[in-house]
Amino acid sequence: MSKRNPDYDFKWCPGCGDFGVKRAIESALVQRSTEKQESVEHTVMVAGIGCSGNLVHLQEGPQPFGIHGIHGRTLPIAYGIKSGRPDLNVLIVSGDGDFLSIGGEHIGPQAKRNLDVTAVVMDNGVYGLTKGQASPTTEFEAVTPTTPYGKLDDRMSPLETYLSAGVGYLASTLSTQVKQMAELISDAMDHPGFAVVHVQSPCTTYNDTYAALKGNAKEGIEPLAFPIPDDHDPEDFMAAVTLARTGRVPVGLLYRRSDSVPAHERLRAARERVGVKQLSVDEILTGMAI
Ligand SMILES: Cc1ncc(C[n+]2csc(CCOP(=O)(O)OP(=O)(O)O)c2C)c(N)n1
Ligand code: SF4
Ligand SMILES: [Mg+2]
Repeated sequence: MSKRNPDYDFKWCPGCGDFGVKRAIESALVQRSTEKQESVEHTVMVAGIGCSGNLVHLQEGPQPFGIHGIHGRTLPIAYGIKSGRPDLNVLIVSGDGDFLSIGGEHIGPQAKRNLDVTAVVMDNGVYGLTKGQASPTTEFEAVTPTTPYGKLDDRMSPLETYLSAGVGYLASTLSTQVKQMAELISDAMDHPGFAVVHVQSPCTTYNDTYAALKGNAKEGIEPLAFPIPDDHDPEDFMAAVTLARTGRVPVGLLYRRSDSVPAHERLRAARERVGVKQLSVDEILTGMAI
């Protein structure tokens, strides 16, 4: 899809955080086309199922290619695309349910493989599209349609999960920080390997966290979000873990692995080392003949 689908009539609710994420992605792609002469169509957006994944249909301006697949399977689809076309940017747009719940089991293997993709995860702490059920990032004891006695599972810490899985580039930001988010997304796309930009993107209908993220000095409410201090070294893994474990929302770049060799480069080097001969289709078929 390099043209918008005029028949797709989905709309986000007023104030939904995903609007800010959309603007940041549009800005990052246009900026890359002007500053790096990289056409917008050099990027393939892989969308999950959710209000968040619908971003692929709502993108305005120059259109990247896009695929809206099945719930929780952005990473397998991205793996397929990168296997065939390692030269393309793959930009995943997913939700906390899509990426961390049903899709969670794909994070570890692709992080270890160091698949060269960037995932923008819109975390609203809820399943928005299906009307407000609990997700892994829903608060403990929150009452939702699927947790009528209050959520009994502890809230997952996505930042800690990514770091322990081996994600080599990790940024955390807010949907309201459009300019900084655009820079982080573009930086993540330049990282050679698995990169995640985790965005707190409030759901105004089922889990409005704007006030909690911002805090309220008059009422003595500390903001959940805080800027990552200037002296933080993003190459210091343990310092990144410490930020991820604050229980709050650090804003900025937590971690960047400097020795990152992406999956397709590992494969190319291995083929060279082993001296793999590229066979033609005829040769492969002849080799299979009984
Ligand atoms: C295999 C499968 N299971 C369940 C669903 C129903 N479903 C669609 S979206 C969704 C959750 C969306 O939550 P999230 O990824 O957080 O996105 P949001 O809508 O909050 O942006 C679910 C459970 C589905 N479409 N496919
Ligand atoms: S239900 Fe929530 S996440 Fe979905 S569009 Fe509305 S505000 Fe956004
Ligand atoms: Mg969600």
